[in-house]
Amino acid sequence: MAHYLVTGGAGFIGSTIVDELRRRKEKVSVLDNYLTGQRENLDDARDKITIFEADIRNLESIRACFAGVDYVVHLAALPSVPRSVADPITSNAVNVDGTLNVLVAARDARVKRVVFSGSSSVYGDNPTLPRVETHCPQPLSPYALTKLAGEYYCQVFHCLYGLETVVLRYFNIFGPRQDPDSPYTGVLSIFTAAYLRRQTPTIFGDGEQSRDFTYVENAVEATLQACVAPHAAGKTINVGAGGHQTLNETIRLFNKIFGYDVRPQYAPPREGDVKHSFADISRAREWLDYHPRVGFEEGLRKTIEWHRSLNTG
Ligand code: UD2
Repeated sequence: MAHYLVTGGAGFIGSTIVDELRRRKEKVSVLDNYLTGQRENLDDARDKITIFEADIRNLESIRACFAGVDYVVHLAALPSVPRSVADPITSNAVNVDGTLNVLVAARDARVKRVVFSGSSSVYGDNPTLPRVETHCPQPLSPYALTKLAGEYYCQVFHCLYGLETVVLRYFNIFGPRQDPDSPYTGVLSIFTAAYLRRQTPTIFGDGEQSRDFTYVENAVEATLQACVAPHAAGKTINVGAGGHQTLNETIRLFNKIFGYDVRPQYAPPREGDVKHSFADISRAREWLDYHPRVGFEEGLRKTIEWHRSLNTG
């Protein structure tokens, strides 16, 4: 049994990782300050894991969480491009200073490996598609820049201190537990909530922007592989589904699944928004033996079911 510390473990991706680790009978600790994470996401696991309520912006308050830990899955972050445009200082403090603190604490506690949740946003509007990890980053928003800085810190800690780090560039992860009530949540969560409430979804821009929407179970699989894969240390690896959908296409799929036609309203594009995003996942296949199992439509149906269960249960 290995000991995993999941920072941001009360969040959408983090709590799904916690549940999978518990299913695999691993020892689990969670570090979260509940700024964006939800306590109820840990309801099933609460009695069997250790939960530290602390803030990664305060190094001394988090050191104790790392004692005896083998693997750190570092997900604690402030997501969202528009949030970072509105408040770059806080996004930087959590995503950059917080990540540096996590790396220092992990190094000092001699953990075996840190897996960092990077973001596809670092590619920005680099015109070459699909995105390959060797492409030059072109961050367009403070959020993207914070995630790129986190990557570089991981690489420096690997080279300088010998701390094993793996950077995963997540591509638009979606699924159950992605907060339906936050204005900064993912677009599929927002659209699902709108359909269930019979409200008109808003598309920022012409709807022809595309994303490699990746179901959360696929990301969990890649992340846990990254903890133990022998050749992953020091690497930066895309975690996507390897496909892409425009927002207009997703609306057509929503209309099919819900069985009625909704016409979205269109609004000006969001500042800092990327136009197209689509992952080359060759490295993930090679180094993580990663094969996304849940396709886009299946994942979307599961996500909608979860939203429905919230409304009925
Ligand atoms: C970025 C990253 C993603 C992840 C995420 C964390 C890219 C390509 N992806 O996601 O990997 O790190 O940040 O927050 O940078 N939109 C609408 N209507 C809405 C809400 C959103 O049209 O009501 C649009 C939005 O303008 C964008 C697309 O939907 O073009 C996706 O937005 P998002 O907020 O779900 O995720 P995104 O791509 O900023």
